[in-house]
Amino acid sequence: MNFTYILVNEQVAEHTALIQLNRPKELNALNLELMGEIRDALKALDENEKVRVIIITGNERAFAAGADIKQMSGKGAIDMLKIDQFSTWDQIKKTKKPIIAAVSGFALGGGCELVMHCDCVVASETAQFGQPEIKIGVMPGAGGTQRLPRAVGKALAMEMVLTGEFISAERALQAGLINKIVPVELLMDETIKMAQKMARNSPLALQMAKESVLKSFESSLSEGLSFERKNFYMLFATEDQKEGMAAFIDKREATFKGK
Ligand code: DAK
Repeated sequence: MNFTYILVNEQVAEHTALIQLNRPKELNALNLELMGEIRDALKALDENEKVRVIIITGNERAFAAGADIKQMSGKGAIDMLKIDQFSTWDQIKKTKKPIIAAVSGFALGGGCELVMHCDCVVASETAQFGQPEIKIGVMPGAGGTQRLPRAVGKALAMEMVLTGEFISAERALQAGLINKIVPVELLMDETIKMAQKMARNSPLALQMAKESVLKSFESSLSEGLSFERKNFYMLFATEDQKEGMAAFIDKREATFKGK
């Protein structure tokens, strides 16, 4: 896959693909083109049967410093409405396979919102998270006011959104925004390790489990439980369930085929 603003490796490790944001001079500021490329890459990787888990990363200095302020600065409300730039990210929400963010440096504004679209987050000790839109006269517009309080609670979300101050990886871990902190030089290795632990499982079970956890944010407890139960029963229609349980009983490694 050839893109201008991202690099894609469909097999960075077994069953694992990598999308790397690649606008280093602009700290991976998310212009329209870059966002469109993320959407297209995710769609292609979601359809690629060899891929079970997707990693999104930036570089050591920045995961992404937010939407491209220079591209947005001259726009009016109707331009923004028409462009609706973050609607391209509905594809991230629709991606069935697990997505892990590997974050070093700045994850700000739309960059922090991109992190929160991912399912798990591995951060280096240099990572900083923030919603600084308030400092440039606007506010988060791609989920920051909704996903952040769900992730870190109201008090910290309010503080971040209203002051625009960044939080460290340590604080983000305490607050539940990220899964783990690793030394910067081990960021990719550790993220791949997490991806491999996921990727060795049945891809169908992975997808249904992800879908069920996400359902908990959008439904009542009883609706969520009923959705979960149906997905659980549905997995008994798969060869992977037969294989997984047989392998347990035979005391051997399961070989899952995604069938
Ligand atoms: N946009 C454009 N360029 C950026 C950028 C950004 N967000 N962030 C950094 N850059 C550029 C800088 O302008 C600079 O470019 P040159 O001057 O060299 O040409 C280069 O990257 C290096 O940045 P600095 O020189 O500033 O580097 P420092 O280490 O001094 O500072 C920083 C790093 C990350 C603290 C600083 O660059 C910074 O504060 N950046 C802006 C962070 C920010 O405010 N992010 C939020 C952006 S607003 C929407 C929904 C959501 C959104 C938009 C639309 N819809 C629903 C339609 C989201 C909005 C946002 O994310």
